[in-house]
Amino acid sequence: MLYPKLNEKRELYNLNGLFRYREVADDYQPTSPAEGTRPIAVPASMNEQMTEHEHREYVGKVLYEKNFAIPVCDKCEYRLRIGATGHRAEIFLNGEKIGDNDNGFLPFDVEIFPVAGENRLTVIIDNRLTFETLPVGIIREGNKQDIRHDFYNYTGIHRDCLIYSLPKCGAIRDITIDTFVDDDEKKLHVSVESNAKTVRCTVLDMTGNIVYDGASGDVSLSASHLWSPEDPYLYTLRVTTETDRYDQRFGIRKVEVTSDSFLLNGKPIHLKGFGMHEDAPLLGKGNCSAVNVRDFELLKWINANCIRTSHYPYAEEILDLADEYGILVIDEVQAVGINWWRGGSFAEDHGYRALPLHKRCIEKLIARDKNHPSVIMWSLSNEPGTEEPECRRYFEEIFATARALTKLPLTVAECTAYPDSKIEDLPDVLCINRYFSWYTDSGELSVIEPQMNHILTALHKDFNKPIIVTEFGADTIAGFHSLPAEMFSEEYQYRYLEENCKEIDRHPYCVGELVWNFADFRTKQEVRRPGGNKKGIFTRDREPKMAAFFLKDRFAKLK
Ligand code: GCB
Repeated sequence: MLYPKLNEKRELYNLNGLFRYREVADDYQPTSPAEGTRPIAVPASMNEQMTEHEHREYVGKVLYEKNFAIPVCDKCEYRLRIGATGHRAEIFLNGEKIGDNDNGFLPFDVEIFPVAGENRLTVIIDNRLTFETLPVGIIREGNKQDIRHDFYNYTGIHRDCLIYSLPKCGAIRDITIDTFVDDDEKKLHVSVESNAKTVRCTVLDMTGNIVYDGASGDVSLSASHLWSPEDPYLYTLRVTTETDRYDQRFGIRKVEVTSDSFLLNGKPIHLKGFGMHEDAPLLGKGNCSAVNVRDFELLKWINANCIRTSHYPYAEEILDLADEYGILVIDEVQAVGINWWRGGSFAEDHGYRALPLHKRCIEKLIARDKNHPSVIMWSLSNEPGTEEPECRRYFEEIFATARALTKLPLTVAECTAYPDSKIEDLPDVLCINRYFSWYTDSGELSVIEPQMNHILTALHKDFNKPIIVTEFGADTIAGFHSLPAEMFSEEYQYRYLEENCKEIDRHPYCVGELVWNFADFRTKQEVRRPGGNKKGIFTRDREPKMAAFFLKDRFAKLK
């Protein structure tokens, strides 16, 4: 799945900016231009732009509409690509349905047949979460959305809305670059999906020197330079056909997992960083380069080397920056909240209803992100209710789906309802989310060391796999201070991290620590969430809290 690019063979038109917007009934058909609309910005969530409660919290279908005209050439195929909508969407051109998007965080890409002159694009988005969607949710009486995940259910066109052209003959439709690193040899295997008569592959190094020129298939480079966080060296593969050209960046790196270490290019690495969210004031989940660049600058400032795309695939632009800045990525699919059977029954509750979509999203995620050197592991879910015996088969199918598509390690963030989880044998790396002295033993920092010691020791003894603490954190109101350290103060967050890290350091098979969360983020309104989740090390507008300085020092020393 290639990201649309502009070059001498391809046109690219950006429809971002203002759309016409309104809420619509379930049976609405866009046979004529919508009436009674108001302006709305794209890419952005509609919710942050609204001032009235009933519109901000609207549950149901909304319409985005925009007219456009482009030069139409008869040798070209035109495609519409929307990076993400929140969530399911139906897409219409000039009143005719051209496709559906079945999920909220992966691209929609379809051939379109624009007419010469004005065209009307209509996107109808449904933000309702059910047992067939991901994240999973339920609609209660009175059209109330009930969710079991801790981030705001934003709606809108969240990523770029683009139209691009491909030549009708000889188009490059997909490129897959597999890299192989042995002691003294570095090779690539390049597959190109195209009906062109000739496909030429040229590999350029970072200074533009040609290090390979020839056919696709097995490729040996005349010189090779590995990609790593310290040295994020990127090559460009230029694929050319009679009628098309596409430049795909890639890096060469090797990922391995042993029973007690995570290896990058043959050397053990300690993953240090954060679980994140796509979330910012005014934008909600709208992709914005300024926010993305600031985030990566902060990640470098604090000496982090890894993020998890909690709890859904992030915009492709973010992964491009991760490749460039040298930030490793645990790439997570949007399977969050699949624990509805907790306190109920798996079979009576959602059971296997999300399984087909869950598999499709894994396939699309891997197809989208397979060429990013920064992606070092796929996370197939966050905190599913794996203590229920019947979910074993569900996850066997999920892991089999992913294994067939990738050589990278697989995990589930927190599948360890230890000792009751039924799936700890499936992942390559165990990831645990733990909040000792926060949700349990609140305010008692002294419990962290013994409790963290207990879970890390027991898991490694029982499963003999490396462990990453993928979540630990404390809500902190920026500017609230207390001595001795009390919950919600900056001092408590600082001390909480110190205590957790002390214990992590004592377990060499604990190969990573991802603090929850990089920045404060919006959630649904609830008693324990004053203005959202405040576990950020940075505020929502990306300024440091006191604990950021503890982590900056610690991450600099950790190798
Ligand atoms: C978790 C979830 C995360 C929440 C976090 C919290 O375990 O994975 O989505 O935001 O806890 O702060 O409660």
